[in-house]
Amino acid sequence: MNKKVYFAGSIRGGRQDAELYRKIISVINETDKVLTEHVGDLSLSLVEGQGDKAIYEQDTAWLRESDIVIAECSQPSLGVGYELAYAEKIGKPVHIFYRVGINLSAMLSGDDYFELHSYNDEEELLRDIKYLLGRK
Ligand code: 6IA
Repeated sequence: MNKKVYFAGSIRGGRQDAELYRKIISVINETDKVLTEHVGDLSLSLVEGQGDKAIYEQDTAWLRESDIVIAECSQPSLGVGYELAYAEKIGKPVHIFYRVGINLSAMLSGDDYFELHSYNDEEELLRDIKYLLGRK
């Protein structure tokens, strides 16, 4: 309860799953606190580039502040891959969710540090996230 959650999902890697991210964030916020709510913002602009340094500084600060990192990795994203490696380096627990049947990068599936969770549908995904946050 009341964990600070760093939720990671694709932005410039492609916004196909943005609505799913929004639902994940909403479920996490029922019991805990998502630091990265913009990931589920359906109107996020992908083209501006001026603020990239500030985004990097803010996101890495949130990673350091977080208690747990949860990533939805079905849509490949360089930024999410970077965040997961950063989280591992500083010792944060990392949970990776992905749809059954997608080709997850070997750099994620081959790294024993990460806890992997595959799911068949949205209902299963949201249930598994609730279960994860409920355990101590
Ligand atoms: O390479 P990607 O953009 O797909 O990386 C996505 C990941 O990087 C997410 O998990 C975010 O935490 C982080 N990230 C990427 N872009 C942003 C952002 N603004 N604001 C905050 N975190 C971000 C993007 C808007 C910008 C393109 C104008």
